Amino acid sequence: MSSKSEALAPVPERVERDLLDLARIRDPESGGWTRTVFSEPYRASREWVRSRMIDAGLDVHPDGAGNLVGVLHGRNPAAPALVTGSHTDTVESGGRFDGIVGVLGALELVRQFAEHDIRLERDLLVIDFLGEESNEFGLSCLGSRALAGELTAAHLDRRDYRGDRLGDRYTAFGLDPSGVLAASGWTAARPLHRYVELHVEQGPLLEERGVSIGVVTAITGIERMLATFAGRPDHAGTMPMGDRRDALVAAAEAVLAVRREGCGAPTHGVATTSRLSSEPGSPNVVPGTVRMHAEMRSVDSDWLSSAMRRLTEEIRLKAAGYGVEVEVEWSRDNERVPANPAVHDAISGAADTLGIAWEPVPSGATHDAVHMARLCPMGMIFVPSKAGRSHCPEEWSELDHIRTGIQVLGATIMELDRTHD
Ligand code: HGY
Ligand code: MN
Ligand code: MN
Repeated sequence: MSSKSEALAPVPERVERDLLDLARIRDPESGGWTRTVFSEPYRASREWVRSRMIDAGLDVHPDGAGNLVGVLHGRNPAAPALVTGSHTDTVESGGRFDGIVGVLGALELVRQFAEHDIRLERDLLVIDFLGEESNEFGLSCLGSRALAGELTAAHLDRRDYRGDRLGDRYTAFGLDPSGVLAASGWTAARPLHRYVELHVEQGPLLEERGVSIGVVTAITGIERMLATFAGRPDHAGTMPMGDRRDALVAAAEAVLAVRREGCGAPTHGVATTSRLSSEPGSPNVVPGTVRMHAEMRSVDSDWLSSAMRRLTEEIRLKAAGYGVEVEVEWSRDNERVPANPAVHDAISGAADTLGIAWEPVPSGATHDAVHMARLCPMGMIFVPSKAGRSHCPEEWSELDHIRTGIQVLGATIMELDRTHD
């Protein structure tokens, strides 16, 4: 570890100013902080991010997939590039730190390199990825997925519950869908060396263990479920209870089955039902059709696939008991992805050298790092989330922890700059 990396002294006040400035750009109609992908607040926020990238001295260009790519030129432009970054979109009524810490922390790091006259051998790419959050199309990490060549024409044909087509949302946002699908081309022409992402943990482990740095061991797999219950609409006042085929009662059994499965995981595993839509929805009609959206996650791929099978079987059996038919469809958001051991060790080694306590932690959240791992060895650095809360207005991380995260990110980047395949 070079002495220069120990000289890095991120300025919390600058990071705090950026966090507060970006937090001002949000949907005024929603609670918390809302900048969902393709929305007007999101469009405005990316203009702000782009200008802050330029202010930090980066050479900025949007790629075909809507990612903002800032380049800090190194001494050897021919060398495979280092990459860091994250996302600045939010969930509906989300918080101010998820993803944002990784983008703004990288900008502070770039300013630190300039102020300490540190010139890397390799280019450092700082990327604000488009649309990391899972959206109504059931697809997270739009920008990094496209960059990794994993976004397909079939994905662009997906429709949300309003019937809008994903490809048309890109077009309305000013992005050419054919350019989105071709975006992976630039990474083919520009080999990447290592990817390291700084992110808030979004869970309680680091705070419980009293450490300020988490080194991610693996990122969870995510499977999404759409169950469509077909019962029979009837007059709610006249059809005897025993003769009903109530789709919503069958769905209620399924919601509890999702929770039971999630609570049964031997290591990390979770399951959540997020939406029920019941038709016709009139107070005097027995529900005939219900659509139920749920997801399951685990860093244990074997458990995840067996839990999906068990859950599908249980939902069908319970529905049959009410005379209700059900179609259960699963779609993969992403599979479990381990962090690269050498990058994991570069991060933990940087923390050790800086005298910072760290813990290995699994990530129950997905990240752009899942897709960047397709392009080069990947690692992630976590900083604590207060009370483990995230995806809500209460989301909070202490500036001091963010500063420590930037220090570890900087020391890791400098270490990886010197490594060769
Ligand atoms: O859904 C997730 O895990 C991430 O926050 N997009
Ligand atoms: Mn995130
Ligand atoms: Mn998120």
